[in-house]
Amino acid sequence: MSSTAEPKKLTKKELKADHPTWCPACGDFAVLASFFNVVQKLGFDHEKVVCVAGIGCSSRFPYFVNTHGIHFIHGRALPLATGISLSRPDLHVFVFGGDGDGYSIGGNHLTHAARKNINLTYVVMDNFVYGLTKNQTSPTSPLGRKSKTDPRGAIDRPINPMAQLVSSGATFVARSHASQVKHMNEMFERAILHNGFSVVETLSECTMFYPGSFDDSIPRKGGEFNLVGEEHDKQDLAAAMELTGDLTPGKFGVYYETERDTKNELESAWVKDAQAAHAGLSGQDILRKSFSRMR
Ligand SMILES: Cc1ncc(C[n+]2csc(CCOP(=O)(O)OP(=O)(O)O)c2C)c(N)n1
Ligand code: SF4
Ligand SMILES: [Mg+2]
Repeated sequence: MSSTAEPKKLTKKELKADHPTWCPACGDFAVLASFFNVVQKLGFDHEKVVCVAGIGCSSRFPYFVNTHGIHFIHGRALPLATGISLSRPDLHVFVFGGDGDGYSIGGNHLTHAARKNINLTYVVMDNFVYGLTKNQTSPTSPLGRKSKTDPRGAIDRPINPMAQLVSSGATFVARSHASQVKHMNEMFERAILHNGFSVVETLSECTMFYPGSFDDSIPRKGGEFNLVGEEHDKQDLAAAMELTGDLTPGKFGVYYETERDTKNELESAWVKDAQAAHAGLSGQDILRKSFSRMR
């Protein structure tokens, strides 16, 4: 193909890769289906989509999509995705992972990617458990839940992921549910179209180790799926924090959405300035000058 040819738009068939190896009825299947729906709808160019993940059942996501993809180190997907986003601003960068990957070992990276407002979309498939390693307590496991690491029930207070995400500096924070594909489609689409660090905390049931975990938010199981009210001011940080106060089952929708310069924009302006200051010099000369300044 000549380099000037128009890139081909994606179809769902082209986006699918290996058959997912998740357990039957695992919530992550629905997240994958929603991702296919939205990326196809937005008509991205195939070679412009990249999916990064750490380790966990949910983090196997890149294997199941036919895009650029990296199955990376547990908890380290965000720093890698940050580098990709900053160096290739033309790409649509997605990060997928679980509650353990994102809120436990990767918790620090999440804070920093959010405060820097890196332009990417992060989907946390929160099942309140470590699934891949077969049932250990995660940072979102409720108090008293028995697991391999807490045979007498969890004794450590769980984190409030929505409160952490809103306060971390993320500029788009939404909450969705794997049993509500239409809602997920809408949240993912809005997150992807947002310029900056967008994150969708998505409740995704681990049917193997924590069945019934989200019944309180599934109407056909007697729960309530309550949407964030129309009156909620998404740009109001205090109002967003107030929404995070009770997540049992809590509200679903966009908690917080604001505009702030991304690191991508700030860094690129800085690089342009620096290049202008060295106009006419070769890369080697610039390096030499910088090193001699440090002597
Ligand atoms: C550095 C490191 N520590 C621990 C592990 C073991 N480990 C693999 S996945 C995982 C937790 C997975 O839980 P989560 O991120 O919630 O994903 P899930 O399987 O529930 O989707 C752990 C502790 C590892 N692979 N690497
Ligand atoms: S162990 Fe749980 S999270 Fe992992 S694939 Fe099975 S149902 Fe899904
Ligand atoms: Mg998990």
